Amino acid sequence: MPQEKIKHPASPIKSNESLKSFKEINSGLQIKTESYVYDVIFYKSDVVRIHQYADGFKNTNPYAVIQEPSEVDIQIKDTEKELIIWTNELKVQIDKSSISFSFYDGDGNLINCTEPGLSIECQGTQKTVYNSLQPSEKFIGLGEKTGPLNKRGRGYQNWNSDAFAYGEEQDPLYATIPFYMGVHDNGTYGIFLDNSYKTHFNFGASNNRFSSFSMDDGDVDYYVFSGNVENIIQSYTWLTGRMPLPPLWSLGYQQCRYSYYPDQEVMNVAQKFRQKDIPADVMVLDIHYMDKYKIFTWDGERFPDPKKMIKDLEELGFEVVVICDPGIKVEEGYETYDLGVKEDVFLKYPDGKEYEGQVWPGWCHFPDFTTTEAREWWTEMMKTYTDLGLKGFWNDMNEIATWGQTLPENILFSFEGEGGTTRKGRNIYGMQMARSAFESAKENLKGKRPFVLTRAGFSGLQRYTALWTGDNVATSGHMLLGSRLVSNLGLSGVAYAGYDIGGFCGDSDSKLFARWQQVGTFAPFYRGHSMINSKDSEPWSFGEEVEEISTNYIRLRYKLMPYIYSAFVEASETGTPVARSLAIDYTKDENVYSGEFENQYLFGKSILVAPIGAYDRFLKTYLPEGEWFEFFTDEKFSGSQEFIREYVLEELPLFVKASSLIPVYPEANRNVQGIGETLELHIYNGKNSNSYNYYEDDGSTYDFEKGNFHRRDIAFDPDKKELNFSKAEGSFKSRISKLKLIFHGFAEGELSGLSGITSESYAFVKPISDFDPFENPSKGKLKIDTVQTLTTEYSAEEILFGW
Ligand code: MIG
Repeated sequence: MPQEKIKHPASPIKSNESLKSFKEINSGLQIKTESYVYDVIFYKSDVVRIHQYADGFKNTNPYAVIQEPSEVDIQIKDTEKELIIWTNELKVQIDKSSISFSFYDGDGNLINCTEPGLSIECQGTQKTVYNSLQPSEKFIGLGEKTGPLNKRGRGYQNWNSDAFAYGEEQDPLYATIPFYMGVHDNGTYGIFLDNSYKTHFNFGASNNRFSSFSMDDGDVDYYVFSGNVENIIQSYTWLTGRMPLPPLWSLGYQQCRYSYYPDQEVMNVAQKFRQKDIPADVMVLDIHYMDKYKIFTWDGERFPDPKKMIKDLEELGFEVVVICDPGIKVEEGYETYDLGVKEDVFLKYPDGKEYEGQVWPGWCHFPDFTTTEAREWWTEMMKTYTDLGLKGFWNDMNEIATWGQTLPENILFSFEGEGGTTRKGRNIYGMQMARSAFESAKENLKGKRPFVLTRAGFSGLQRYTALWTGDNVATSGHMLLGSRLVSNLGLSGVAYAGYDIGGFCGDSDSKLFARWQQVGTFAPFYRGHSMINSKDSEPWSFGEEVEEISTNYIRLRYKLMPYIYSAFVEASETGTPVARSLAIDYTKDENVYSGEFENQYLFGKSILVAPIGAYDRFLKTYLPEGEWFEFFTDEKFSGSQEFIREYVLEELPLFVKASSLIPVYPEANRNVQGIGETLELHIYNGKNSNSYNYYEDDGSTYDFEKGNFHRRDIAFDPDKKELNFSKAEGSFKSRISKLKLIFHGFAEGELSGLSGITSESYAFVKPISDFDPFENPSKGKLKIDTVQTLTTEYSAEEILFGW
């Protein structure tokens, strides 16, 4: 008897079908096959969306993309085998027999294509897009992901997780950003998979044929970007939004601890900063300020008069940030709970019963932040905080974390009425909570900029919040990982990111803490934090030497504030990150991706940071093309080479790109408001012209949107020894009234006529004719007048003090 053939219940793989029909639609094409519709739509000339769905049924994500397709000039050609649709920057070629896609850049280079024979496949509800690996392809981005800068050969998953004390290779962590770039011999492209279900990325892991991305459910809905790395980040942040300009105080030093209490302890720490003359802007309150961890309450014994404490801190020059957890304790008589039930804002099971999960306060309900009702209710609730004068909100546990346990998958999320379960909602929840915090605070604060921080999030989170990398560990490896995570986030549209300086879990030691304080100075989000029951972790907690180092670097951060703030302004306008992975400016340089140098990045456009291991005395550094100056010593290095140097504990390896102009507030003190009246311009010698866009505003309101800022280009002309000021834009009156120039890397006599100028010279500049740039907003010039030379010899340690 021949054996009966066993039929598998679900056909394991369903590949693409052939084209049945197509038509032109607004900005693109619509293609139909037996089972699917494909919309191929240009959002702008270098961004195309590929959206595959079952006819009459779309399952998309409403939260990441904020753009509609814009008017673009597109051409379409229908050939026997292919449909071709293109703009002058991106061409899509679609094979009719299998609906497979090839993408070409404006120069006609193949930048990405689906893998012939595999293309797009379905297994049950899971769909996968397979793309051919390109010659020497490297993969960068994908948000908060551990591992190397180049993710080739690795696989990652997106499922927002409470990753307490995560391993240096652990995945997934807290946030999901399904956007990456492929860089290869023929070009560069970006892909954003706009799907909030659990997703999987394979960058040639365990195979040598393809990179792929899979989604557990929902539509195959992705965007392909052409351009260079910087253009692609700008396009991606155009599509999903950019960081709003944060309040300036949030860029200062934030001191956190799990937890400072009672109120007197908070005051003591704040006062210590002032006594020791260490600048700082923020005291952060962790969960112990609440009454039994219930949000929107205060522990009456520990914090009997929060309003007074907040005011006292304000007098000391501190803002206060409070932690916010989404779990609302199920307890009748607790106002937040009662109102939440009344307003019907909590997540539910399909049978209508509210979901209960256990976290800090005990058994909790969780607001469904995917409804307007819950978000508006949150705005009302947040008045308890904003009425007290609070402007900073730290959103924790929003993965959702329920003691690290699996969340049931049958919880319903509204998705603005469209409906979804945990499978679709989990990765979105954190972002929607941060959104609620931002929108609520913005509304309640009436014109003041809020600061919002989140742990979990999804693509687009940058429109509302900064992100920190959660519960890192006090090890040197974690410190270095932090730099990579932040650069990675920058590549992925999140310009405002940072990590717990000193390490959250475990105890720091003096070397580790010193090194972490140094590198943290160059993280966009700048906060020291540590776990309950760990050793004290304030700048003064590790002895005099480390206190001095910490103090110097914190001061350096404040001195560099005009440079940093401008980088934030640029990020808010273009999406270009503050911490710039070297893959942005030196994409084609293979060394940038090498394991030896992948921790290096540019902070702003001019300062290269080379993080050094906590216990290392020597570091091998690679400087990309061009010329560089060592930050503290002005030693000159030619780029495109690697070298080893010894670094004393006081010195973080920092290099300045030749031809840079770095603005500094030398008198910066106390907090971001204490900028002094002098602007110091550090002019680095180089082949290109030096220029800088100076930006100043009140730092705290939205008046800059109405033109109340001060902005102008300042350019240095070495031949004429002049500084050229562009016409000042905006109505804000700059607080600066003096200008000091510091020259770096000029040889004696190089600035002809200014004899005696060396790299240690500085100059005060005087107006020629009647031009005073601080009084006069029009275009004008300043002549460099008297040059004085610093005669003292400085050691590396002392030079640090000079900064
Ligand atoms: O269950 O609020 O990542 O920064 O100090 C731990 C207490 C909850 C996790 C956060 C951490 C914070 C801590 N939180």
